[in-house]
Amino acid sequence: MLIDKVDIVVRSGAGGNGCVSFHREKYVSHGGPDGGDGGRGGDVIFRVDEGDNTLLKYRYHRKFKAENGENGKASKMHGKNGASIYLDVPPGTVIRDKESGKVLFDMSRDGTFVAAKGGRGGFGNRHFATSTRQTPRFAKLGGEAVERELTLELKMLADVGLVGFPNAGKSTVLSCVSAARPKIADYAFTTLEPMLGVVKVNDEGAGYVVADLPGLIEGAGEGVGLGTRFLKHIDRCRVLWHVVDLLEETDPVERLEKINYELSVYDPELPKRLQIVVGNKCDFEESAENREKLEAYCHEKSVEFFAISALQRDGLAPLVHRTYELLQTLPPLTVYEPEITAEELDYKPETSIEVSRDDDGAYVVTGPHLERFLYTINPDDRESMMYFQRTLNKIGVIAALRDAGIEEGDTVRIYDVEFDYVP
Ligand SMILES: Nc1nc2c(ncn2[C@@H]2O[C@H](COP(=O)(O)OP(=O)(O)OP(=O)(O)O)[C@@H](O)[C@H]2O)c(=O)[nH]1
Ligand SMILES: [Mg+2]
Repeated sequence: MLIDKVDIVVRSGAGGNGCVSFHREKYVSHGGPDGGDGGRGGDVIFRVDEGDNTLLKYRYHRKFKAENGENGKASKMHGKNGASIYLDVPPGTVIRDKESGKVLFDMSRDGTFVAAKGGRGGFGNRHFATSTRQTPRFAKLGGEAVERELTLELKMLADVGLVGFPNAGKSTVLSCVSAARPKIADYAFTTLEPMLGVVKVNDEGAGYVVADLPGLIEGAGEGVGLGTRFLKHIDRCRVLWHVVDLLEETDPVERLEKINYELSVYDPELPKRLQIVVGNKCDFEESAENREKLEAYCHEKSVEFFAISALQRDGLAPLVHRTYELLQTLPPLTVYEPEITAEELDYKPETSIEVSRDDDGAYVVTGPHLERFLYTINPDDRESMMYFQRTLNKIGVIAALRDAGIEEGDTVRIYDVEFDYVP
């Protein structure tokens, strides 16, 4: 079974923490700070694998984690960077944020996409030495890892999509115009999953890609038969070949309209797609009446019509060449533009600082970033505490306390740090 949609979880590596350390050497009593920086966390990077056409490998393996950066060490030793991981996907895979469904990236062209960036390494204490602060007893924490839930969806890169009722001869058409060898048989639902074939138009390498799809039936839009499960693979197609069996006794126009109705239920934009009607099985006399009917209808609707016999390989060349001609005039294959960037997904509003009062009257400040920031602070070190005060000012904590009505001497509690407020 074709695996063309999966949900996965990716996580980048956290950055290593900076190190607090002081240079030690015989006869040198007060060595300077020499704590090294933490290493960068690894990224999670998507990469196109041209030779692949399914998302099968993500069916059972769904969690992917890049390596964390190492902590910095004494003697200015930088922690090792965490290794990135590469996830290979077939061309045409659309990567979305699972929750919002928004497109992050379309892997239609060569190239890579960083879906989760590793945390940066934290600075070691040697960065915090100044002329007035010679013994910084604090360092910075590494940046956090990023975890994302993603939906991968394969939308094949085909210029032409074959649609029609089961048994109309779609796979036979594909086998005639390309080197693809789809299964062909005299019963409905022979084709169970899409297949691509390359049509060569001339010896200079010109050509296009055709996708054979499972047959559609009445009610497909509501999930009858294989439903529209595979129709996403024609989302990018620039032309549709609508194959109609002319040997069938029922009205070919009615059948054509039924399929078009199902296509419109799946996506109201699909009827606007350039369609070429392909009347098939003209090798028997009995097809003549249906052929006339369908041709007249197409003429009236200004839809191009080709009568062929796929079995006899008759009438295919004009169809192949006319399609090539039309493709030259159409815009290139749809590439989905990102609807949201990875940075936007990470954005957390600044309103996350909250001030409340404890039973003892203390002002309690909370905020997801604050707790982390506190880890970088050494309460026993005056320099570190001054850095702390400055940062509180900068990120709006002091303003928030003033708004809450704080006065000199009141107690401020931020997680496990407590101090008296001095304006
Ligand atoms: N007489 C005649 N039979 C044909 C022609 N083209 C295809 N067939 C036969 O029609 C039957 C169905 O052909 P397929 O190509 O498997 O049809 P399909 O549209 O791919 O069918 P599904 O995969 O079930 O949707 C097979 O028995 C083919 O041999 C044709 O031009 N003339
Ligand atoms: Mg088929």
